[in-house]
Amino acid sequence: MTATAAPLVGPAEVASFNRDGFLIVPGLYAPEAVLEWKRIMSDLVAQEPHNQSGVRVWGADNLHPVLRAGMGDDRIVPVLTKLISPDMEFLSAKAVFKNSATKFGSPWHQDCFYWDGNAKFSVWIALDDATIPNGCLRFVPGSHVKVFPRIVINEAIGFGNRIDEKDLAGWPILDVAVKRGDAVVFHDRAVHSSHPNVTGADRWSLISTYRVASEKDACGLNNDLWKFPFLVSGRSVNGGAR
Ligand SMILES: O=C(O)CCC(=O)C(=O)O
Repeated sequence: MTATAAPLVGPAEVASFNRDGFLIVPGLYAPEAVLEWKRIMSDLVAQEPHNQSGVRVWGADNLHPVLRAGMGDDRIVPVLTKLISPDMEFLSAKAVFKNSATKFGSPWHQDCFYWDGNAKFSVWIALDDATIPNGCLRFVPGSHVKVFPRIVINEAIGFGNRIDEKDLAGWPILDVAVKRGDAVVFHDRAVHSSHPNVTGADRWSLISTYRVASEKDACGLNNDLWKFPFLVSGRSVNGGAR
């Protein structure tokens, strides 16, 4: 008889996600699989002019086929459908790399500052081990219940929409050190940032973004990036297709 692996998400994980606005999913992906994704993304990024933000985004229709398949495969889909909804569509994927030239920490923010409409949900996938010295994520548990005051700052590193740290006074902060292949699923109001990478070595992550496909969302209609959602589960009222 073969042993069946325990599901990564059960009632305790759903409760934790709803309470905190994020959930760490250890070992979601095999380390070798995400190393292949890192190789593909770093080759693509290397072909482009130097990018001081350390960020590059691809829409679902414009993503390398290996990455696109991974964003809707049977590792992530059961996690999203249990945590969020049986109807899910994938919108875009983002590479975030920090290294000796791009070592700043990402400032505190809520992703919803950058987009309108319904809630979006992202999956931060560790393509390298992420530690405090090399720039792991930081989360404010429970912060997804409200929208924080936004400050706009224009700098070459990007991340123009931020939260002033003084507005986080009294909130808990959790450093999220993870291993290559681990993932963090989070709500677009979950306040987060990352530590600076002071090691000089690469720290790559891939952030994939999804929404509930069966709820009409105006966001993306006039946005080329999200024009062709990829339906990964259930049905879509937003034009998402398989
Ligand atoms: O990986 C990081 O440094 C965080 C990136 C981030 O917060 C974002 O792109 O929204």
